[in-house]
Amino acid sequence: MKRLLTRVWAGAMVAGLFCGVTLAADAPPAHPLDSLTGTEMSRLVAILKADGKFTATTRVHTVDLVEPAKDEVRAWKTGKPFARRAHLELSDSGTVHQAEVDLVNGKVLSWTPFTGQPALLYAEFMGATDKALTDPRMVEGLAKRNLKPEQVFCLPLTAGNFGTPAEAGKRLMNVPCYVRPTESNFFAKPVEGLFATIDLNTSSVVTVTDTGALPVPGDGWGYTPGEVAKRLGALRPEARPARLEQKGGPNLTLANGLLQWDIWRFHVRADKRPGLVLSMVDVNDGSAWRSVAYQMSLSEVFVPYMDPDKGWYWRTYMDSGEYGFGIFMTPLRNGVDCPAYARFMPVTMPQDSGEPMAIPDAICIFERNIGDPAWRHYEVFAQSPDKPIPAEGRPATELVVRSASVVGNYDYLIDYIFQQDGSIRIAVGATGVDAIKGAAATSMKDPKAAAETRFGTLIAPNLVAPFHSHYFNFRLDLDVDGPRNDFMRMKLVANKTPDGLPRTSMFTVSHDMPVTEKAARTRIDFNAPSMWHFSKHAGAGPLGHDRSYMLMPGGSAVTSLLASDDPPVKRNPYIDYQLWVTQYDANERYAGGRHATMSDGTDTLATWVEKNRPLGNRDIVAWYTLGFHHITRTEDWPVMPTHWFSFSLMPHNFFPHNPALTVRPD
Ligand SMILES: [Cu+2]
Repeated sequence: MKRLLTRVWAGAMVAGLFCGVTLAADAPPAHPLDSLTGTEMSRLVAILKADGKFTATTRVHTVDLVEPAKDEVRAWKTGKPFARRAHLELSDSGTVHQAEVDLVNGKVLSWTPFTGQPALLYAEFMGATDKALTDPRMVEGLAKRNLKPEQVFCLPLTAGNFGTPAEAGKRLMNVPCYVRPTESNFFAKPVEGLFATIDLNTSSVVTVTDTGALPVPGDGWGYTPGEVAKRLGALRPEARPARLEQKGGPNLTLANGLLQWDIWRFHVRADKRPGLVLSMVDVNDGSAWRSVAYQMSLSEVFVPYMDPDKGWYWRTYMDSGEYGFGIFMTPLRNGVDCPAYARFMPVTMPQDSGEPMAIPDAICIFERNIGDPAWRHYEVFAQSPDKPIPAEGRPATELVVRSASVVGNYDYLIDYIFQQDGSIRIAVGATGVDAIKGAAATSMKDPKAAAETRFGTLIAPNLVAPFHSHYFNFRLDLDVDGPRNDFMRMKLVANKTPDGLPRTSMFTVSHDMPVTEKAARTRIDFNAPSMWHFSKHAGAGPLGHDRSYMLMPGGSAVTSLLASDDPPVKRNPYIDYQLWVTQYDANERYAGGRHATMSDGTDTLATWVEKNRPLGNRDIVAWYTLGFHHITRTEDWPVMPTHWFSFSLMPHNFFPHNPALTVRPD
């Protein structure tokens, strides 16, 4: 059972705990923002032990690098010493503490009791599964469905928080089950209508909900080549491969802890909760390195389902805060997930014991030219029949930094893409297996189908995929030409033309500079479009313009349609606006709050903004949500085609000309 669940839960765990990947002695950190190394994680445990604060029963919920102050990091020079501190949240026999530990001097700097809910432990997931199947009410529910406990496996899911008395003081997970897979797909046979609610604090089953049995689908719905060929007759005929390649190796260099490629340099690490964290993102304008962003990372991922069924309404996951995009990073497959020539890097994540585990190939970095032009022009008027002049143009090459986090059934690809024209594109690719619900209907002609597909799509016989949304909030600490920036909305305004002109209307551009956090909250309005600029304060470029980077939503904006008093929205109120801007605060990192597990909405981006801090000429942070409403379809089954959506950070009057002019023609 443990092995089965482990495979379901995370490739990360498979890689780290069950396939014997042990950490080789790791190199010491080379940069103040480098991830905590495996050696450092072990040393944290040793320091706490020596201080009498770590026993055989201590469990580690969180280990985070405490970043040195921005000024300190910016002023740091290669070869100079730097601080290494870590923040930990630890539980032991019912008590929870947070600690700050100085790794350089081997000291516990602080040790304070903690009253909120720390992040979930791997052992809590496993324990919840085992507990569910030992409860007689669950065994009885299975028996009603002609199933024995050994025929099923169960998945603990975060239960949300709806502010009811029944939830108060508890640490709840809901645990539905599936019939053990007969093929590669672990989600094809839901045991619908039955789940256990477990309080992790007491390790007990609080309730068992049984809303009645539904048929378990017979098909295994595997997706391996053999399984697909068996079901569909054959795979497509063999084809000549069309592959990207890079002869002679990458153009990427590592200097002073920063990756450098083309006109870009930046720092990469991965943290347990957000996954990839890119820092100190600078661009070279031909004569100098200039800052674009101090840091960019995922801040929260919110996935509310839209089915009011007792077994579904609470499925309102905070995939990053509750589960973790770093700890659930998975090994990327050479030639499938990334081009064969990509550079693959492992990441180091803490286990429940505080000791490190390695996830191999968790990040891939590669350049790609997919045959598109960075720019081109064909000079029609220069042509003559005897002397044709070809188009002038440059091939576009971009650098991709990629990871894939698996949260249960979903696989999320996160890409940071650096372009030669000075733009950065941040893309999310959603794939994996839809969350599915058992149903009685086997076709839309079935009389039961109408009621069963009110909140989802029948995607296979006896399987409905409920509708839901995916919201990805990114924390973008933009420092455009330095930390002091202004936020400005460039609004497009409809205007009448002067009398006597054959034209009657044109648009003009007006500037609006919100100087407080509340005024800066911005919704996308297609009837009143605006462009969002982050500019160096009083930092005019060569022509006297503000030197800016513009955040381009790029067709991935969504209106939530959910009420603001809906409990999951209270926990994730940032979805009410696509863009928020705050004054920089090193402690504000996650839009859904520092502690997501059963959070109540009292610590979120929306509550910080109640301070309504001033923004003009300050160090400011942009928080942008992209996402999509997932109206499920048969093509999503048994595994979803990768659905990409993205936004861009684009220079606006930042460079004096097209930065891609200097790209070589060959
Ligand atoms: Cu989806």
